[in-house]
Amino acid sequence: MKLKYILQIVFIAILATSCSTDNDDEITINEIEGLVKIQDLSNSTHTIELYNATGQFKTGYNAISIRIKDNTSNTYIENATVSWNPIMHMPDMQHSCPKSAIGKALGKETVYEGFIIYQMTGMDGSGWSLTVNYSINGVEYSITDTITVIQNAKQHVTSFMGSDNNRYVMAIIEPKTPKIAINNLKIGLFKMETMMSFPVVENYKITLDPRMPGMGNHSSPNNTDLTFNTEDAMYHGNLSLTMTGYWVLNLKLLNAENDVLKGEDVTTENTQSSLYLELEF
Ligand SMILES: [Cu+2]
Repeated sequence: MKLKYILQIVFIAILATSCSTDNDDEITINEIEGLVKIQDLSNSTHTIELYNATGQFKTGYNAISIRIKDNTSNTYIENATVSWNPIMHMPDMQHSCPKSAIGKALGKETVYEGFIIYQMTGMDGSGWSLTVNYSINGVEYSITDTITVIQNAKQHVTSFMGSDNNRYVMAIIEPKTPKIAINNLKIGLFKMETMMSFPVVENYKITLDPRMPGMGNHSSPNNTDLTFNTEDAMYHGNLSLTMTGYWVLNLKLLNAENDVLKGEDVTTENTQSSLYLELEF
């Protein structure tokens, strides 16, 4: 009885010691909690680990977390400057897509984050490559590899020509988990300036008319149009969802002069706007 008690104390003491000396491992484990690895990109010196909530790139908005591992020391780089360039290789041309800058994730030591909005993908998710450029202590490195982008079953992104002859990319960012409630609707809007440059479009307006095509195309009360928020450079409005199911978010895009660039009102004759996003929950 007494020996068992002493052994227990010794065992607990060993556990406590290993916990306090193993601090680095502990941080590493916690920093990717809730994230699923999408893919590793490797060169001779480093391995770039790509993560998000699902472990897959899909068409539309993708929030992405990154870690850079030193292949020799097996440790994660905490002071890198990182940028990226997604490229779609199509038969007759190449183009990029809207993407954010990459910054250190708040409160984390080894994780960097940003977003990419894939506006399309090829058969079987093929066609895209991702280049990650990074510098560590003044030395520049680069990794390029092919990535897989799955076609989303619902339209979470749309790319279109406006009446001003500019091309735009628009994507739904929130709600991530829609509820029967007034949801915060967050949409990103980008101009396709060139094949490689997609700057944020500021101070336009997006009108919102959500409908359920499967149920007489009914709408919902208390929706609001979306306005530009300078803090996150995205468009925000209230999206009222009164029941679960398939919803079409009928939209119209207006510039700062209130000219309609894309989209139409929903009427009995016109059941859907040509500018729309979808969600199902
Ligand atoms: Cu393409």
